[in-house]
Amino acid sequence: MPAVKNTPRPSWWQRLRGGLEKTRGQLAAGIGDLLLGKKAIDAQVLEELETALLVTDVGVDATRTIMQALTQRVARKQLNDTVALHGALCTALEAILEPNCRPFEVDSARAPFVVLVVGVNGAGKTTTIGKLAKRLKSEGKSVLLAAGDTFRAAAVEQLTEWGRRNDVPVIAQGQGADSASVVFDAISAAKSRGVDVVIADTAGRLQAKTNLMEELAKIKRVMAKVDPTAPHEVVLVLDAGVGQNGLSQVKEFDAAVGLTGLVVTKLDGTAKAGVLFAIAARWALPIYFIGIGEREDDLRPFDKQSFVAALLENGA
Ligand SMILES: Nc1nc2c(ncn2[C@@H]2O[C@H](COP(=O)(O)OP(=O)(O)OP(=O)(O)O)[C@@H](O)[C@H]2O)c(=O)[nH]1
Ligand SMILES: [Mg+2]
Repeated sequence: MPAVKNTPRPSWWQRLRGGLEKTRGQLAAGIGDLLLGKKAIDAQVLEELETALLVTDVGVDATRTIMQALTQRVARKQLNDTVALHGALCTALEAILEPNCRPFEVDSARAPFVVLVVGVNGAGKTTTIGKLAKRLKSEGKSVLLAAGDTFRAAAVEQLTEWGRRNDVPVIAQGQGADSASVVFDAISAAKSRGVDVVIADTAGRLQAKTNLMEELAKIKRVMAKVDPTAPHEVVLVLDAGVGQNGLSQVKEFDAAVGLTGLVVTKLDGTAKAGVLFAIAARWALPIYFIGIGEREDDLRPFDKQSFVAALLENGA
């Protein structure tokens, strides 16, 4: 796990563990005995493990991959004790997440570096943008926010408040304004002011409403008018609590705007954190950050080792 400025690892580790408590509890209910070494490793134990994975939304594909890896090793008598099984389970889970572990990096050759943030209603887009702006500022980058969610007046206020709190400028027009035009203004302003990063908020919308998807595609086209290489990132913010439904969100948004990365929020409020594995089994999209609470420092870079350890570790 990367060292985080001003936050000693134990405190972040405790928060990660705390955030994943519901999912860990659900997993432990299914495989606790197995991991505590109270059972021999046989077909029934493996079946219980399979059920536990499915219950936490790991999904059919990822569960099959994990079970195949473990079953092979049991057959080869490589997993004679529960310590070995625990280790093998960690390895199998981390292997699934491997293609999704790329850090969020601002390319300083792009000025400004443009990030388009999309996602359904209430997924955590605006909050994530606020937290990300703070993080980038603390890394010494200048940031400008674009209030592309013009659907609700409160949305502009919410983003403006985040901007005020972190001393980050926000480009906004009134409620009902054309989102693409707000974003156009914001990138133009960032260009003339020499700002490093523009993050564009968008309205929460249901992927079934195709006209709204068209609007996102329009925002993307307009970005390219100011800078043909923009947007440099198209990030889907996903609420982990939707479980397997998250898969259809990734699919729909990717089809509409071509995703380059994900942020998975609200892992603290759900027992379905396993959905990350289901997504990883289907898409190699980087999971840049995870949200494990509402506090400003509850948005953290995704790290497969600490994530898996926090899901499976028994002790405090
Ligand atoms: N517990 C928890 N709450 C979160 C997390 N991320 C966001 N939230 C909360 O989720 C709620 C919705 O967040 P918003 O950022 O407004 O969501 P949005 O996607 O911008 O929503 P719309 O603008 O309506 O589309 C807020 O109350 C946030 O504080 C998280 O990781 N954990
Ligand atoms: Mg919002």
